Amino acid sequence: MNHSDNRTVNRAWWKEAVVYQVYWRSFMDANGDGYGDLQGLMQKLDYIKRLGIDVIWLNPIYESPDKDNGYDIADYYQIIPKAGTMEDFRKLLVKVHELDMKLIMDLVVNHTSYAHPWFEESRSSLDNPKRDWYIWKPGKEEGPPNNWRSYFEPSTWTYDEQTGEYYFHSFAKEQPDLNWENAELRQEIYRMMRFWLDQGIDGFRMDVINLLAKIPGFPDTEWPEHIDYLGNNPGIHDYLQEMNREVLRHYNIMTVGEIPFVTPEDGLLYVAEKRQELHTLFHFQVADDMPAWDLDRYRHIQATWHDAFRHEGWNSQFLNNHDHTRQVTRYGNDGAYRVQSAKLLATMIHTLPGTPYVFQGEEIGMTGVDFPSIDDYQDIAMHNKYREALEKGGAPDQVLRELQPLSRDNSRTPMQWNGEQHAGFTTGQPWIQINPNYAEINVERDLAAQDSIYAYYQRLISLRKMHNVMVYGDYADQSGGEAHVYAYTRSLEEETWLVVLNHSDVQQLYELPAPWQDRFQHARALLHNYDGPPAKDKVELGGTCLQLRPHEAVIYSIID
Ligand code: TEU
Repeated sequence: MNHSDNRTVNRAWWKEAVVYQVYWRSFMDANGDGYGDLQGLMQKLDYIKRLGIDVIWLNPIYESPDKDNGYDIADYYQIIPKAGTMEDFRKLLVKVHELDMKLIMDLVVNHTSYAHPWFEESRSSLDNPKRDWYIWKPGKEEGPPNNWRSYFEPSTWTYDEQTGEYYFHSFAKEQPDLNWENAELRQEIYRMMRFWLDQGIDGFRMDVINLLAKIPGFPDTEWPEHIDYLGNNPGIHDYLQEMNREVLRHYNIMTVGEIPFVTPEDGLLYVAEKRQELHTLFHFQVADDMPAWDLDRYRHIQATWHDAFRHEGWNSQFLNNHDHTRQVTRYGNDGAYRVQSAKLLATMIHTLPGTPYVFQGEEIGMTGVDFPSIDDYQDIAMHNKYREALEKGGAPDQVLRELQPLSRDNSRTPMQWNGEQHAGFTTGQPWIQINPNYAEINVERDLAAQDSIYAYYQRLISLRKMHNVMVYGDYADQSGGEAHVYAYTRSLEEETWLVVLNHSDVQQLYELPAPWQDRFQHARALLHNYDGPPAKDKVELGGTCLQLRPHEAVIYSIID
């Protein structure tokens, strides 16, 4: 079965790796200022290593006024004091490498902070040599140059009195976009990238990297609300191929692009091996466009990306990160079945084709939050959306309730290390409130229990080290139209894995597809999230069925 396609996928370390995302400001605070820091991360590297992690992705640690939690950089060559010093960074990198792990850094080059000296120069006069490093336009009929909206504001344009023109920003007005048409600017960015790579880092996660090229002429759009015009524009692949030629291909690194608004076919243009741009990408057909669990849609997304990528491109698998509500809360069950649900979602992410990502805290099943007041939220996107909705006449309580489920702060509350004060995250006042459930959900408890979510991740990740089928196996959907059961196989040479996932709060029967009925006699359960594999059941007329408990997940191995 599924052995029809004989072409092999090229092997690479970053395909076999499991990546752990460290949102450092919420990870571990070593100096008591209420923010996590690099020293704190160093204290916890063993914890990450013991999980089985190969690569750490570190969110931006560069100098910044911190309007968007570090995604507004004021100096690419300095560390923000909240995180630590350059010496801390160098020590961290040595320690990560000593533990035989790798470190990839966030690369934010679509925009800088408005406090970056380049922008200060650029805005100072019309003929400043750096004027053209950003995007400036005169207004139109007393208004902005066009009708586009930005991610975090009603317009992509902000008027600057000093020179009487507007500057362009895809995000907040404190984050002006760089003008990638300027060759001098591009060279300056490449120089900065080489600086970090020469420190010995192992790659980049590239922030909204498909936004670098803008639509020529900035024409008005018919649908300003659908902001997909911000990305995937003519010229983007020239920039990425130049970046690859100038910088990336000279290092043994991993690159993962954050690529919103992209179809599988266009996604392949960024990562097809022969095109030499990026290694892999995050697409957002799930995180941006599937607000709640929707199995049909998810299966369809997996199928279309798999079909488009096959042997030519490599995907990334994730359900949450620092921008998207924690997965058990958004896509699973964070109540009675939290533990099973967290294990099920992990099973899925790690057995689907692509490199899996673990967002800090996911490995203990941390949940989203529901703060009672807008003042409890810290996120600029949340505050801007709230203000905009109120200006349009929204009622404060209702607006808050509507924004809360997808607020980015859901996943930004601090790591819950133990049941003590501030969950063991800090001795000071945490920059954002701790999730009140920390007495029940914390690392200390998970490390003490053999059947914890953490222990399950360890077993799951160690399977990836032992079985290449989990990385390179061909994928085929075996769900057979089930409404709540997602089942699929991964096959490589004589080994096939069958993964069966019950995405519901009630028991489900899953009938094995006909070709599997006999071969299933030889199936061995490699991992399951309940004690003992599911019962088999012969139903009349049909063949063998599996009786799946709520949120039950099983990985079977079948050797020919
Ligand atoms: O994210 C891009 C972004 O706007 C995401 O919130 C979005 O939901 C999606 O993931 C892409 O469509 C990046 C960073 O991850 C985010 O934290 C920054 O605020 C943003 O860029 C600006 O740098």
